[in-house]
Amino acid sequence: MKDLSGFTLLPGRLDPSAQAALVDAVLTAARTAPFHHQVTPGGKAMSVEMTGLGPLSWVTDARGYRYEARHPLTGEPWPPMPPVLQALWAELADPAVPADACLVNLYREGARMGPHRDQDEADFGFPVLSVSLGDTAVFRLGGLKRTDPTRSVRLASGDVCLLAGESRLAFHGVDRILAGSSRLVPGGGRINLTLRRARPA
Ligand code: MD3
Ligand code: FE
Repeated sequence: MKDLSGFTLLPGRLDPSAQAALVDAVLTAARTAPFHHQVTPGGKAMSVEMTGLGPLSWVTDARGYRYEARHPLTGEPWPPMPPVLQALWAELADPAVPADACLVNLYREGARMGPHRDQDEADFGFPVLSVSLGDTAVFRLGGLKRTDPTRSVRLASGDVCLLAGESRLAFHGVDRILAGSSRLVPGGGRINLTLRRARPA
């Protein structure tokens, strides 16, 4: 199959101490911005639990999908994005325009994410940067059409991937989590951080 341009996987980009520090920062933030199961506009609860960091994060409810400045349950602003994440964005994605959203996904055993495109951002010229922590994910990357061929990619703890160019609008999802493949996340599971530029530059 023709490879999508713009997909870069950096295996082990974060060392174990950097991974542990990020899990700690996320779990600290989640004390005031709790993970929760969001509901799609179609009325189904997602199996993934979500929270956010930074000026904006992605929310879904009966009214639709959008970026918001406040946590939907607490009404409080999202906790700040850790500087190490902004540094990673500046290095790999865009040195001039900072990420303004970090969506945090928590996959406990059995959670998955169906095929979708990330298209709620203003400018698809900005990439998405993903950081995987904890249990390995069996990630599925397709093409620009839902019916295009797909490939399976394992995302392990410390892996960083950049979705730029053509891959930015590719269909993708998480088929499953390999429970017990890492001991990083207390209670088990996987945390994925996606850095985005949601608003125009
Ligand atoms: C490919 N998260 O939050 S991250 C999401 O592992 C999301 O939690 C998955 O899909 C996760 O929207 C995948 C890797 C990723 C992120 C964005 C992409 C892959 C992408 C955008 C376009 C194509
Ligand atoms: Fe996505």
